[in-house]
Amino acid sequence: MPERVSDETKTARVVAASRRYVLLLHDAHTAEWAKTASRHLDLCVGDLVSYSSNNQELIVDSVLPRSNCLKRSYGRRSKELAANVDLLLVMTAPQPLFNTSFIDRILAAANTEAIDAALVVNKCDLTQDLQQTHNAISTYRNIASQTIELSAKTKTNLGELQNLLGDPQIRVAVFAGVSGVGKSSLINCLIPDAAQTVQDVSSRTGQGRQTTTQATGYIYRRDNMEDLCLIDMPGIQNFGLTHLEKAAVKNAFCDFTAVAQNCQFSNCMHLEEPQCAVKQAIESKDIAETRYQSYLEILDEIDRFVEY
Ligand SMILES: Nc1nc2c(ncn2[C@@H]2O[C@H](COP(=O)(O)OP(=O)(O)OP(=O)(O)O)[C@@H](O)[C@H]2O)c(=O)[nH]1
Ligand SMILES: [Mg+2]
Ligand SMILES: [Zn+2]
Repeated sequence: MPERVSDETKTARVVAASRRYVLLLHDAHTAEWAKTASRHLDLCVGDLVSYSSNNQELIVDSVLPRSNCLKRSYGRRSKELAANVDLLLVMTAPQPLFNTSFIDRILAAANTEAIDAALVVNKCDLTQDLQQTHNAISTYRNIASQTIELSAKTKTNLGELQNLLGDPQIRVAVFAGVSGVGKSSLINCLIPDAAQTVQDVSSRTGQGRQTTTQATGYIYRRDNMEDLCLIDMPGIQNFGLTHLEKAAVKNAFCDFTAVAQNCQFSNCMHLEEPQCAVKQAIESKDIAETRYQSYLEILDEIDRFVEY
């Protein structure tokens, strides 16, 4: 490795992170592993860091302030999934992969961090399951900022997603969803040589290939615009939200807050309170029952977590 100037500090985007090492992106084709200066420096994909170098390796000295951070919790711990997210693409697919609990949870997590989220339904070539899926999608038309139905396999409607990713304001977009919905396949459609880089990253960490095991960012080139970092997340089955306050969860269900001004009590949690406009909206099917089930499940988990 050539000798480097040691006192020069530069900034770069983190596109993969393990315990003490992060992969820093220099440009579309070169990324380099760097060591974090301290074990207390917690980094995740999407972070912008400043780094310097000694003769042997790159050293990450500090992390730049984040505009937001997508988090989930499991048990007593919470995990930072991605930072500085401009667009979250919540990916799903026809049944049995259309998991409303997952979708409701990650949309709530995005809402608490003011992250714009779109719903992407992949595998729309599997037409036999599509009618049921259409009904399920309609629930999210007013909740996600956009819903796109496409197929990574037949490339149907890929242009709609490309249009969305053509917004110059977007610098980091995250693909998240349960395992098998086709996140990696879709990123491969958008960036045909992404698979090669996937293998590079997995050989570095000694981890598998098919199922994504580590969040990884890829560069998506845009004409006359700055590059966009597309982050491929591992499939997440249990998206815990026990790090949130119950009131924050309530506010994160934006379809509830839209009607909640008509609840009798201004601090109504939409549980046992009388004259609750949210419960009335569920009865009249203006709000989907599955949304309320997800909400109750999350509150219940927080209660059990606090007692425990
Ligand atoms: N029919 C059909 N199959 C697809 C489509 N997109 C992906 N698949 C298949 O679905 C399977 C899972 O795709 P992946 O891209 O690995 O899914 P993933 O979401 O990245 O999964 P994890 O990394 O485990 O989270 C693969 O066998 C793909 O070939 C699609 O549009 N239509
Ligand atoms: Mg994958
Ligand atoms: Zn209420």
